Amino acid sequence: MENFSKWFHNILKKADIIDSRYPIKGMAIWRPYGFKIRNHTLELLRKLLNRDHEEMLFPLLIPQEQLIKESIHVKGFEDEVYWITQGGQNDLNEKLALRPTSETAIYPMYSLWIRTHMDLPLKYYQIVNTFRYETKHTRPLIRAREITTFKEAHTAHATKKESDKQVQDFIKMYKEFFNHLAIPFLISKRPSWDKFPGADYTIAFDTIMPDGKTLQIGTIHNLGTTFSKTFNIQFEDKDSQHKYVHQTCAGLSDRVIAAMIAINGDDKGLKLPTTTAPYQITIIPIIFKNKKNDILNKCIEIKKTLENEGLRVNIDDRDIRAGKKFYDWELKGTPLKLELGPNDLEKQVIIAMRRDNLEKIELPLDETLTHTIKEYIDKYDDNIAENAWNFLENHVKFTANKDNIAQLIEQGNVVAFNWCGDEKCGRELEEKTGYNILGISQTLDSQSEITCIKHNKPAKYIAYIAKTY
Ligand code: P5A
Repeated sequence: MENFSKWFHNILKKADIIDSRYPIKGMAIWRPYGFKIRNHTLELLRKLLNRDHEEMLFPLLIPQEQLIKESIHVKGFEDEVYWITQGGQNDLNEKLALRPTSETAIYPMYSLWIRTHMDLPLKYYQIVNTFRYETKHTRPLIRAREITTFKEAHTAHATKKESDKQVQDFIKMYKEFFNHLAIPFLISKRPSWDKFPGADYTIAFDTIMPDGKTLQIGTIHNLGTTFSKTFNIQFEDKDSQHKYVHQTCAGLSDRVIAAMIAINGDDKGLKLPTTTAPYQITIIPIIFKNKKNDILNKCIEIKKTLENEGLRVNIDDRDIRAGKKFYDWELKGTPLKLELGPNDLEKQVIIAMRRDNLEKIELPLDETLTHTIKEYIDKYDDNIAENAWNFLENHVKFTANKDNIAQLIEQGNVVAFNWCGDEKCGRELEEKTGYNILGISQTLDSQSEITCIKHNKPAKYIAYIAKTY
């Protein structure tokens, strides 16, 4: 993959995932194959969230007065908001914003819904489209102006302690989610100047894309009582006192799908994890005239058997060369292909080929087939995840010398370094190098004698710096 950006655009188009020729910048169309991948991703996400959250759905529009009420929050978003000012021929009395995120839509309602400690914790989420007038270079899925798949969870708690615990629970959930998708990640606490507008602190998940740039693939914010004070979300506690709730929110977007595609792809195309592959197995009949029906019937029988075991299977019976079918399903990233021709049928075998190592193996067509295939795709999943993690781990390099930062990053790495944690020092480091501090990955022992990469002050943390999307 020499030119990642070109590869990525090509694959979205050729594998029928996204068509970005829609005549509005930053807005694109999900094509049917991509839509299936998106559906499976959402299924997984809902399953994890529904363990302790409930899904809801808010309107797309937010009245101006509500959007601007939380001053820090609006400052962070004011340059990115799309406004609706007219209804038909009439100017609206109040401008309406297309939600860039929904805190200011949701929290006035939370103020009506939350009355006593018995209403807490409250854990709701929605999966919606949001709009951000991004001024940086837009890219499908990665930086869109319409984020089509925006998962936002919004929780309210009685105490700070519980809200901190919720942040940890989200971290656990995201780990599980990204593991299902074969996406390796770095977790860090964003520096104060890069946290979500209105948050006390932000924990972010980043991954390293094939070009060495990091992509923020998910964020979790502890909002403290900033929004509950602005929107008056209070509850009556056990001691009959009225108190402000402590809030968190957590977001994911289409970027997750971009990362899954980018990290697990190669020059032949996609390598989808079986969790999200529209078809986990593609059967390719090798058709010769006189045996056509026998072969097709056997393929249908195999398909049914595998489907009964809960696997997603398709048969590519298009009237084209088998070679072209192989090419297409390698491009589209089906984890396992099964090929059945007249000779195989005679020998009572089928040829299996894993997408990751492209190894061809003959499997007996008997009652062991389903079991063997399941083992195969498990190994496939393990292998692509292992490769993805190896890539990430090999591209995080520690240095104690600030003069090495640029070279390491330009070689495609994220750089870990000892840091004092001071804002002034961090900002200077960013300015001097032209890269971004992702955040703090680890707190150092207070007894340690380690010094900050920039000066002689004691280092408190290990932090990451990188070239970011
Ligand atoms: C958390 C959910 C929020 O908006 N409010 C509700 C909080 N956080 S965030 O960090 O600003 O966004 C959440 C995640 O959305 C992704 N993202 C984008 N994806 C595609 N195109 C964009 N323009 C875009 N902007 C943000 C990021 O992954 C981010 O972590």
